[in-house]
Amino acid sequence: MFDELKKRLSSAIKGIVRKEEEEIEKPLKKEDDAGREAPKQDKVDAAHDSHAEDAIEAEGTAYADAHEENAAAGHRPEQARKGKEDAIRFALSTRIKSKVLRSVALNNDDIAHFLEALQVSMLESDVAYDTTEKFIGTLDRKLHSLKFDSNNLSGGMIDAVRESLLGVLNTDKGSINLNGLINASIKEGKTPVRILFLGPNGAGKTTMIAKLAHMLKSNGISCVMSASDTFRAAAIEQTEFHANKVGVPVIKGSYGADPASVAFDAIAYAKSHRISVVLIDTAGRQETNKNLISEIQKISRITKPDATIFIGESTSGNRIAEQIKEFSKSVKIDGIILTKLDCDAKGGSAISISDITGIPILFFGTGESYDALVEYRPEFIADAVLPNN
Ligand SMILES: Nc1nc2c(ncn2[C@@H]2O[C@H](COP(=O)(O)OP(=O)(O)OP(=O)(O)O)[C@@H](O)[C@H]2O)c(=O)[nH]1
Ligand SMILES: [Mg+2]
Repeated sequence: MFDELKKRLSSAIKGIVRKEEEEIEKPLKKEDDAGREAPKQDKVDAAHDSHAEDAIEAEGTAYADAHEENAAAGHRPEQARKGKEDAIRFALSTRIKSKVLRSVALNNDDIAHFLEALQVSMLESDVAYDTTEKFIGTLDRKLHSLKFDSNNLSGGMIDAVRESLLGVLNTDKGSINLNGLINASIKEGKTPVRILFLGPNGAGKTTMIAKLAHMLKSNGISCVMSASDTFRAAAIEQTEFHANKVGVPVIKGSYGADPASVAFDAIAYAKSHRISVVLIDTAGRQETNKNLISEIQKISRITKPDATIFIGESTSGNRIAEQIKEFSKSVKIDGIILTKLDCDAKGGSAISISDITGIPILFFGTGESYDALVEYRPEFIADAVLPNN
């Protein structure tokens, strides 16, 4: 999950850090090659303790003193004077500034190369164009205004990228929290909570509903599954299989029956059995199929869901945004669940889908087992795509 993107971002960060470190070391290497003496360590340490400006001067003097002492030892006064001047100049060089001030500002060319590498990596990893631009714009401003600790360039760069990434992940678009919604409804006695799931064929809807049933059951919240996919062969048995495995009741009809009526029965069952949540499965449908889209409208009209959730495969990349936009023309979608993140080396849709659709991601499916479910947190993505240091 995110492996490819992580590799590319890590390599871009390593690249700019290496380049900057070489810049910092360059003046030092030149001086060393010229056979100059290093300052006496105790004087340099003292310089580090003073204020920045004073420190530069003190360190210059340290170098100068070292040269003067050496030259004087050889009775060469002219050389001693020249050595002192050179040493003071050297002390004011970038290397000393970065060492004493311990801060490095990146130059414009390095920033531009770095941002270009990140931009290509993100676009090729299925992050949507607009989201990539937003991220790059924020990072660009940050990199031009920040000074980095010369001793921890890598950490500083990772932090800057992380903050910019969290900026696009923290969309705060009227986010709903499924557990919060369910708990609040139970508290207010507004049960059963009806949750309608829809999405394209094979996206992982039925498996995800089983995972959510498992999660709710583990949290002590009762639920019933509605086997409202009356269309695909073996769909009813599949829902039944999962419900039995997880240990929750399932309401089913016969193949070809009206899916809305099965869902209606499931809600009635929940009411009469004081069950808190109804999870309504539906047949997979493409956003372009008008008949199936009007069928989902009917299910929605009859069940009056408290939340309608789109389930899509994260591996579908930017296509998911199009699917959601099309579905949204017919039914209001309140949340997104992305499945099969474990199979998605790119992971770009997880980064941008919420930003470009304005609909929050609620969960990720990360495998086939019932507990392969992760509640969405922006930090989860940032941790997964960025190196530790
Ligand atoms: N690796 C992985 N496989 C998953 C995940 N979620 C579902 N699957 C697998 O994807 C396949 C399809 O899952 P279903 O739950 O049947 O998908 P669906 O959307 O209900 O399919 P239809 O009802 O036919 O539209 C199954 O083999 C699941 O085991 C996931 O997060 N990771
Ligand atoms: Mg299904």
